[in-house]
Amino acid sequence: MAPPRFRILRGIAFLHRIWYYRSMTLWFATGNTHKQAELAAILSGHHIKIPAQGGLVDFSPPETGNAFLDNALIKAQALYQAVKAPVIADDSGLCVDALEGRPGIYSSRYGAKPGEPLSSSARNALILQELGDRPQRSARFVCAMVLLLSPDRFFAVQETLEGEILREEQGSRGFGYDPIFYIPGLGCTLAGLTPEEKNRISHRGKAGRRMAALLSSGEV
Ligand code: ITT
Repeated sequence: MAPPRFRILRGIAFLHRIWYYRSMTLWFATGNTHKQAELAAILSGHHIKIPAQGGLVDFSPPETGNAFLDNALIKAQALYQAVKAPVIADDSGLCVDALEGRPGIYSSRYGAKPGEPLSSSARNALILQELGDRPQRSARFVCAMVLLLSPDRFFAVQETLEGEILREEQGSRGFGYDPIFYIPGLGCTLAGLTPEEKNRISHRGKAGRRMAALLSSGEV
C-alpha cells in the first residue's frame, strides 16, 4: 500500500483532474478589458479568453442589431466563426427612463462623432447635461449574454440592475457609467463598490451566474 503522503498527493491530483474537466475554455467576444475582468471573476471556475489571445486584435463586429440580445448574438457568432469553439458574448448598456431609454444599445458610442469616440467621463457629462434638473432619475443597466456552443445551439439571458442617475460623478472604481449610477439601497454609486460587491448585484453578475449554473448543470 502506498505511503500516506503519496496517497494524499494522488487524491489532490484526482480532484484537480475533476475540476479541470468540469471547467471549460470560453472565448469572450469582447474588446472591453473591464468586462473581461468582471466576467473572469464571475465565471471563475472557467478559463476566459478574449479575441486578442487568439491573434484577433481588431475584433469588433458591426453591432447592427436593434436590441441588446441581437448584438450579443452578432458578437458571439462573429467570434465563433473565427475560433470554432464555445463563445460567450455580452451586450450591455445604460437605459435612462427620462431619456426614453437612451443611451441603451448605443451606450458605448453615445455622443460620438465618426472616428471621434467620447471618453467615459464625457459621456457621463452628456447624460447629466441631458437630464438637467429633472426629478425623474430612474435608470437601469441591462446585460444580454449569449453562450454559443455550436453554430445552431445557444443559450441567452438578459438581466438588469435598477438604480438612479446622480447629479454628479461619485466614486473611482468600475468603468463607464458606474460613477453616475447610484444604488439607493447601498447609498453609493457602482463606482463606490469593490469589484466583488459590484459583481454580486450587477446586471453582468446576475447574467453570468445564470450561465455558470447552466455550465455546471451537466446539460451543456
Ligand atoms: P464589446 O462590444 O467589445 O464587448 P463595448 O464596451 O463596446 O465592448 P457594449 O457594446 O456592450 O460593449 O457597450 C457597453 C457599454 O455600456 C460600455 O462601453 C459602457 O459604456 C456601458 N456599460 C455596460 N456595462 C457597464 C457597467 O457594468 N458599468 C458601467 N458601464 C457599463
